[in-house]
Amino acid sequence: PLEPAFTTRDSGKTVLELPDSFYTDRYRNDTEEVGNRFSKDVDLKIPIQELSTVPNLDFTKKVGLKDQFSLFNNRHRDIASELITIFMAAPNLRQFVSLSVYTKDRVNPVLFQYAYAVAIAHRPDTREVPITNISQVFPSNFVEPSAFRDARQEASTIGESGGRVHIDIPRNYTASDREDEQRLAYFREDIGVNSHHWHWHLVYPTTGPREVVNKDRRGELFYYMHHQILARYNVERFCNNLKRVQPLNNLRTEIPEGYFPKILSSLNNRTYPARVTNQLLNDVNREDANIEISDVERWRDRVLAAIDQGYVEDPSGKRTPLDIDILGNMIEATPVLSVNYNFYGNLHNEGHNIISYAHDPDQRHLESFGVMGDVTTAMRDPIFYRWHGFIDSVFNKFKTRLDPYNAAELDFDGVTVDYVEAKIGVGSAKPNTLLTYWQKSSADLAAGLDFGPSADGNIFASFTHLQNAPFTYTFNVTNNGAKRTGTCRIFICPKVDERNMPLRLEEQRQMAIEMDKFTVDLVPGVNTIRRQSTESSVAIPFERSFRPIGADYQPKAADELARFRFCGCGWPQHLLLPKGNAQGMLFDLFVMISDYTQDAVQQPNTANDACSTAYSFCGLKDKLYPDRRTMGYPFDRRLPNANLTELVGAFGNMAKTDLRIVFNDRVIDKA
Ligand code: CUO
Repeated sequence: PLEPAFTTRDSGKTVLELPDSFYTDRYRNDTEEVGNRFSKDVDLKIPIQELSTVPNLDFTKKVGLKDQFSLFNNRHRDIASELITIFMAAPNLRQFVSLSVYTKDRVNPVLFQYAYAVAIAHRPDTREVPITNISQVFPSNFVEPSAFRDARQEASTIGESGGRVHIDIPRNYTASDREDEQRLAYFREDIGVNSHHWHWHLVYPTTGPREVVNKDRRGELFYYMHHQILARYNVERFCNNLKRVQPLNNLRTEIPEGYFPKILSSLNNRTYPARVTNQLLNDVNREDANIEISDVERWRDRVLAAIDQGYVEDPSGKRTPLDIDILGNMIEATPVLSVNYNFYGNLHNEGHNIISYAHDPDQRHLESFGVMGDVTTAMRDPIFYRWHGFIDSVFNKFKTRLDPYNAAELDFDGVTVDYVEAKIGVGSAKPNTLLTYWQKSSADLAAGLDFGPSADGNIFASFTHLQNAPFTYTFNVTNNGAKRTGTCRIFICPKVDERNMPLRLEEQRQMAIEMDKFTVDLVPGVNTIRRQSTESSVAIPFERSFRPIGADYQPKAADELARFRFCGCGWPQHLLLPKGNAQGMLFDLFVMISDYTQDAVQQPNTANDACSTAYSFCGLKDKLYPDRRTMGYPFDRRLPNANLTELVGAFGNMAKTDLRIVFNDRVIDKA
């Protein structure tokens, strides 16, 4: 949105009024330099229309330009809601552009970026507009800031981006190995993980006009997406010899896990506050937030009572049977969709807030919230997984009260899975042995680092992340009936915990990791299904997480461009597999073919999907969730058998095989 404002001024067309008291004000007297700086090499100039109604933005003033902005904060959430409503109401694209230009420098930058991106993602006339990945807009929220000093130096001395060396983002910078939790830092601090989380909350906002918030099965997806993160994190812990997450179900005991994030706020250059080891939580009583621990406890008890009773009550006392979608919306909570926001409260969000203010609950030190207060950064902190472990345990309580799946709900008569295999590459690799390793990659941070007039071009930063060798699934399926369609559901379940002790089916199902889900056409007789790991319905490719169009990346085909365009919602492909361990960590690779007639969803529109590749976690844009079964099926409910071997023995449409994931502690340099 910056460029149109300045190309307009440059081109002499309609000039918008600029803010009275912000840096852009100084550009008034400096038009030529500004013009040089922002319109150099600009091919396309977009005239900005005069705004038909100039909005009064006073309501945004409560979040100052340099304040940290948090979606978990009620006041910030309401301000964002109002701004989104204004953006959504712009009568046409030109007015929306003008409005964005007018607003951008008048409101808090993170607030702007969020509301603007929500509007882009939801306005029918911006379907085709790409949203720049958040890690590129606000890189300091994602990477260790000492790298920026080098980046600045590089940008100011080496004019051409081609001649610039890559800036190295260090590994393992948040703690030493004295801290056991540090073994999971590669997961928690992964740029793709945190960018996925931001994008997910962007696609499923808690706030704004009803048509933006009210999406098909959003409450259920809040549960399921975060449940899958927890399953993955627990398994990742086993791989690193750590026991599973202890849910944070008591807010009045010390929190042993400290966290020192060492990243900078993009807005005021201060580091995000830390939380010391054994911090006690406190009631929060600040200018910008008020929460009592007892509020959160009361909401927790009401939600649990609703689960025990099996129904919820709306403000008029009307009762509705509880389901997972209602539960998700009331726990998160979204005031727009919660069945009774005043009564069931704001359990999950306020938990984030209490934790995020633990270091300065009464604001005496004038500190802002810690990383838990912000969806761009929350997943970095070990406490995120303990808090969400608690939230997940509440959902599990609800799920456990449902009857176990019965045979009719699991079977697909006449369909048998006879052979299951996952193999690296196409050659003679050993079947069912998969490989992980470290990889050094690079991302362009230029969009978020403004170094002055000479700093055009790219600034590449290299970072090291977990990676897996791509592999292919092969399944043989016999169909003893006429031609029909099935849904192929692939999971991996950990077999052992961190002590190498076998897990019960009930534990395995709660830690089952969804790997992929897709539709298959079955001809009569034997069918061979092949599927690449890179096609997964939970993950998005590295390019989508990190590489902006136009830098060194030009999508080749039209459909590639279309896939690229949706937000970066989706689990990073490089973390599709858990790390495993050097000896080879043992898993069950589980496959089920379910009856598509029970799974199919009648979509209200048949437009091409802007972003369909991570639909398991993110749904489909402007469409219904593309699977009628409850999310996580068949592992979301108790199962009728004693163990996984008996389950697949009882149902021909399921099969499993032992899978080993071997971790090779080497760094492959692709930067
Ligand atoms: Cu995604 Cu708690 O919901 O961070």
